[in-house]
Amino acid sequence: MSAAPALRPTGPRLAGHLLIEALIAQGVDTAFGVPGESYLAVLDGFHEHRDKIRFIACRQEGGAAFMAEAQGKLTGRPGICFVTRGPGATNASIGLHTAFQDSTPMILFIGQVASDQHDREAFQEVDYRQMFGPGTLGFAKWVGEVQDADRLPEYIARAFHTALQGRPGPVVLVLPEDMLTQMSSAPVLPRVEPAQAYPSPAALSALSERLMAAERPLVIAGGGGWTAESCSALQAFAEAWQLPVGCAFRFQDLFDNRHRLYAGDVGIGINPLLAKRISAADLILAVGPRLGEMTTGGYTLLQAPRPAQQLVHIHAGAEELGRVYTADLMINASMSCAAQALASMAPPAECAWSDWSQQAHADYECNLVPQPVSPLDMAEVVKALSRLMPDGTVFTNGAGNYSGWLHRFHQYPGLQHFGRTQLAPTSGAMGYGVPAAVAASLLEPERWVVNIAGDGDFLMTGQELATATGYGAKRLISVVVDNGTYGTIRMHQEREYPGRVSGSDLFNPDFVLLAQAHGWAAQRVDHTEDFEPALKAALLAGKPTLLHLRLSTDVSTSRTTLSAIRKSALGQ
Ligand SMILES: Cc1ncc(C[n+]2csc(CCOP(=O)(O)OP(=O)(O)O)c2C)c(N)n1
Repeated sequence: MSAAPALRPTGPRLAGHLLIEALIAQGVDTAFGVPGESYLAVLDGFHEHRDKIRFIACRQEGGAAFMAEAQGKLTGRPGICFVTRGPGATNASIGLHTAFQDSTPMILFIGQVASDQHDREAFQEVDYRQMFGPGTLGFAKWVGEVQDADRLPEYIARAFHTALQGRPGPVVLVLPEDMLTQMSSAPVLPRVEPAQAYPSPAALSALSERLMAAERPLVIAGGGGWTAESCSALQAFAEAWQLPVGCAFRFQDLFDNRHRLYAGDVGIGINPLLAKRISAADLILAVGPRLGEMTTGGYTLLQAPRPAQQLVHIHAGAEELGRVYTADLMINASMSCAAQALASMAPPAECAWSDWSQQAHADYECNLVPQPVSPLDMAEVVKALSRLMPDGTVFTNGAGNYSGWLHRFHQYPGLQHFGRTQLAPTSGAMGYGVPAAVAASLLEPERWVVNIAGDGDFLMTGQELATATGYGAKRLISVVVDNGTYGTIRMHQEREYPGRVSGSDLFNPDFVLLAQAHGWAAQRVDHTEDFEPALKAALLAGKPTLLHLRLSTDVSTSRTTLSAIRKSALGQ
């Protein structure tokens, strides 16, 4: 924890400058955004303090907000995004929604019309409290509007507290243009360290009793607020109690996938054996996930609102406990405190479920064996990436069936080793992977970053290739899996309306030329054996590289093809 700076009286300066000083006091050194005339005074603040903080100008607010979300995931502190009113804010909303569903701390600053124009539907005016909530479920934990420059430090401190405490998430701060040009002598406030909630001794002994009495327990780890220390503590707890650990959808990097107690990821395309195991478990210990639709198999693996299994739910947000599931035991605790407390619980001399735990990992290993498919085998592609990329490489993706190969075959190393290495949206937002990768690469230039994107997914935010080039990203690779279709939707169509393809075909540009036009290296890959040399060349390129993989449209997932789905839907 860094020492709080002394609060010195300060001479008057522009509120836009004060805002930047307040961010610097919170430890912010990078912000993402698209400029707008509504917050020129803030942009001037970035200029004033350019030796301490940088503003990454992105090509679309959706990309900027995704980058800030990725920053929140990577650093554990709120990612920072600045956008202009109406059009900027509406574009940015996808990043806010993603931060909300992922429980990622983030602050979105929106320039707003001047106070004397307020409520006239002035140019680009939107009411952000109506738009983003918190009553509008799914966007923001809190929306604040700063009317008085002297109170900017208070609002910014509150935004950090709100984003970080309880269930982490996004906050919106609205900045009327005339407020930003007021002069203020207000001192900035010290760096916010979030308050922590501890599990009570009574709750821990109740948990211990339930565990001791269990025969087939299983841990599901997930949610926001994890640190290297808490992930180490979780692993120590799992080892002491010999518990199998699954990771919630898109939180696969919380537990070392190579560990003998790792049971697999509990999300889309779940290993059928793991799904069976969850159903057969007699005690589910959910540490951190909010148990959303993707983690519960559409609320079936864990029947909502009252699962067949005993459920112990530990969550940092009191409001999450009992929101969907009536658990047998609910514990409100921050992940760091919860994990430390779990690690300190005295384990039994012998665990009755050792075989069950071993089998859970054996099932996971079985699932790593791919079924052979087409000339370009995505399982082999992912395995080559896992083998050849340096330790600690960050992998990003958006939404689409292509991500299934990454989730199934890549083994994430566990957060305590390299911090977060999976940047992927629980919200299933297409377009997330490219900006998240650009952000990761700019924030940690020494680390390698690999984005895997579908052809549909990639072009939603592909313009951020220019941001990567402009700001000097180097150790960055984007693998575009081009199957000429919005494949996930095509899969659903073949199942529900077999043979009636509608609205899911894609007409693609030449991705190699597109990347080269952005100053990237690029190569096309049509066969499995060509991937490894192309990847090795990318590692030596000295600049970002796009690898364009052409996959047969028929290859739908790591388990099946479109023609098989269609046949089965037609009863053939
Ligand atoms: C922003 C957004 N729009 C639409 C969707 C619905 N959707 C989910 S997956 C998908 C298709 C993805 O296509 P592609 O990136 O080509 O990957 P594939 O499924 O073919 O592997 C669509 C349209 C979404 N999740 N997000």
